[in-house]
Formats: sequence, structure tokens, C-alpha cells
Amino acid sequence: MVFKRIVAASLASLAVLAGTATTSYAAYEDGSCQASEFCLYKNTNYSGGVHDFGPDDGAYIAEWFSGTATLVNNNASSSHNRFNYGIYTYEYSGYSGPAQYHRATGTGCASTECPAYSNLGSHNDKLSSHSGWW
Ligand SMILES: [Ca+2]
Ligand SMILES: [Ca+2]
Repeated sequence: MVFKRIVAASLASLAVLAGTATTSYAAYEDGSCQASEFCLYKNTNYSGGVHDFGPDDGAYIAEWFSGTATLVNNNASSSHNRFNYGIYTYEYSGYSGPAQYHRATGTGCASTECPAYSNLGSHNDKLSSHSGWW
């Protein structure tokens, strides 16, 4: 797990370098859920305000759902993973506690909507961190 995170950090550094050349990056945290973002919604069925994350966030601190005064931490109720790899969410900060897997865009699906989860089941209003799963 630790090794995997180091690899992920290295890849992220490479991605930043690549990004300067291609400028094809989605704008994280601009309130719009775009390709290559992990999006959490305040309410079920992708409603009530969105927060569009990058691939890794160890603690949801000072992050709100767009257009609301509601913090993301312990308040997300639906998700849409638009990365081409899976994302694990965790009920505690620091990538700990009960985890939930959010399938990659297009993985075993015919449509980009497949990896969206209209509700988070037993993880509802509990998510506090997430990381990409390469
Ligand atoms: Ca965005
Ligand atoms: Ca909620």
C-alpha cells in the first residue's frame, strides 16, 4: 500500500510535467464534473451540488459542494468516477476506514455513465478521503 502510494506520487509528478506540454488537463474543483475527474455530489442521483476532485485527496478539508455551504467531508451521497482507473474512497481521512470502490470509466461498460453511483449505500454521508487505484 505504501509502495503503491509512492508510485502514485511519482506518476502524479510525471503527469504534471506532461501537463505542461499538453495543457489537456481538466480543471479540478471548478464545479464542473469533467473527464479525468472524480466527482462527489451532496445528494443522491448527482444532485445538490458537486465537488470535482483530482485522483487523490487524503483529507476532505475546506472543500465544499459547488453552490452550497455544505462541506464535502461526511456529506457525499453519490459519485461519478470519470478517470480511466478505479478510485477507492474511505470513511476516514488518511485513506483509512471502510473503503468503497468506484469503477473506472468504461470498465466493462458500454457507456460512460456505467461507473456512476446514484447512491453510496452504507457509505452515505461518510466519505473523508480517496485515492486512485492504478
Ligand atoms: Ca472540473
Ligand atoms: Ca449527502
